[in-house]
Amino acid sequence: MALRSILEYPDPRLRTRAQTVTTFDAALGTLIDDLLETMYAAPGIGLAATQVDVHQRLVVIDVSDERNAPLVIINPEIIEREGEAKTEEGCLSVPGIFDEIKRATRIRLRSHDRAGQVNESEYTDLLAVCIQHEMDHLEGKLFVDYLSQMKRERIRKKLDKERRERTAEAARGAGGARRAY
Ligand code: GNR
Ligand code: NI
Repeated sequence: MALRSILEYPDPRLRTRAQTVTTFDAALGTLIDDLLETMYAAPGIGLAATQVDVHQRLVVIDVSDERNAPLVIINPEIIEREGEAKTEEGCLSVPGIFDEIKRATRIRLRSHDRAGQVNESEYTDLLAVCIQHEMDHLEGKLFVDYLSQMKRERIRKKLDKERRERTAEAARGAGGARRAY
């Protein structure tokens, strides 16, 4: 198993539309395990393959408090949706930003599991919200796309500034380490 690095907004690779998974082999199993490990380490309640620059229709989710209920969802299709509510969302690809997004409160989903078996189930509340958030990633869409252009611009500037500060900090650190007095 291995941790994968998570792409951050506004990385253009997050805009890639993912391809249908057609081969349920050992390599897919490794990718699933890496996604789960990366999600738990982050920590997050979901992770789409898109976020680690793998453009396949695959997401992992665990909304349990105990972090012991992993869900693997492949080639998801919403076949029914009902209700509407706003939930405060965040995203590992938009770190530190939270805002309210309107989503369906109940969905019926058709998807494949890791063995390639087709499954149909209903999901509600946070799990339904999380699945819709992850499915957006597979389409190259981010939760900030639902916000105003003004908010999105502010978010992009804040993340740019934080990244610049992290880079400067790392450069100072490396400079210090290079001096072997
Ligand atoms: O960790 C996450 N929390 C979250 C909270 C509310 C709605 C959606 C999410 S998903 C997010 C992890 C992530 O970025 N998945 O793509
Ligand atoms: Ni996300």
